[in-house]
Amino acid sequence: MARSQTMLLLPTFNTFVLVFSLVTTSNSKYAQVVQKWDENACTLVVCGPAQNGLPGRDGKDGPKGEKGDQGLRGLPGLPGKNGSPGRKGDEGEQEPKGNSVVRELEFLKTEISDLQEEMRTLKAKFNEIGKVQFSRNDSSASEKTFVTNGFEGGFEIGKTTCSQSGGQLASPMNSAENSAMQQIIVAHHKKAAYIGINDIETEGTFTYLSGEAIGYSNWAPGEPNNSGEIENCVEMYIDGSWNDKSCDERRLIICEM
Ligand code: MMA
Ligand code: CA
Repeated sequence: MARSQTMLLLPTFNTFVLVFSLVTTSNSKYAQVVQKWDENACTLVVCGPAQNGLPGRDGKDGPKGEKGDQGLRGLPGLPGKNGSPGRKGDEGEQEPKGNSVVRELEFLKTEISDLQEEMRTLKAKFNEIGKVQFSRNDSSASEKTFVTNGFEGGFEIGKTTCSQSGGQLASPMNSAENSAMQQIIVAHHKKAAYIGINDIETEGTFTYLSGEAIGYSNWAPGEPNNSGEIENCVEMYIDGSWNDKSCDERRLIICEM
C-alpha cells in the first residue's frame, strides 16, 4: 500500500521537477536578455549580433546625393539552443553498500532519543495535572509545588527528569508536604512514587538528595527493612506511608518545584 503510493508519487514528482526546471530555465533566459538591455542602458545598435541596415535611397532629381547613413542594426536574435551535455564525470569512490543506510539510522536514533529526552523535560515542566500547591508551614512566604506528568521510571530517571525540569525529586520534609505529595498519588495516578530519599551511601542512614540526614519520616509498619538487602531507595505508598525499596523499580515520578 505504502509502496504503491510512493511509486505513484514518484512520476508525479519527476514531472513536477521537469516542468519546474523548464519554467525556470526559460525564465532565466528571458531575464538575461531583458537584463542586458537594461543594464547597459545601451541602444539596440551596441547590444546584439546584428545585420547591416539598408543603404540610403538615391537622391531624386538633382545631382546624385551622398551615400545614405547606415541603417539601425537589427534586434538581437533569440537565445540559441542548449549545448550538448558534458562528458560523464569520473567514477567516485564507492562506499560499501548499506554503510550510508546504517549511518542514517544511527543519526535518526540519536535524533529520536534527543527528542524523547526533550519531551520528557517539557512534559515534566508544563504538565500541570496533579499539581498541588501549598504554603510551607514555616513563616516564610516560600512555597513548594509538587508536580507530575504521570511518567514512571527508576530512582535515577526520576532524579534526572526532575532536575532537568528545574526542580528535584519530591522530598516531603513534614506531614503537610507528605499529604500534598500523597494527594497527587491518590487523586491522579494511584501508583506509588519514589521519594528523594535514600540510604545508598550508608545502609540504614536515610538522607535527602543533598546528603543531609532526614528530619521527618512516615515509615509503614515494619519499614525500613532492607528486604533482600537491596533496598536503598524509598517509595511512598498510596496511603502516604513509606517503604524502602530497590532503586530500579518503575514508580510514578513526582517532582517538587
Ligand atoms: C516486599 C517489598 C519490601 C517490603 C515488603 C513489605 C516482600 O517484599 O516491597 O520492600 O518491605 O514487601 O511486606
Ligand atoms: Ca522495604
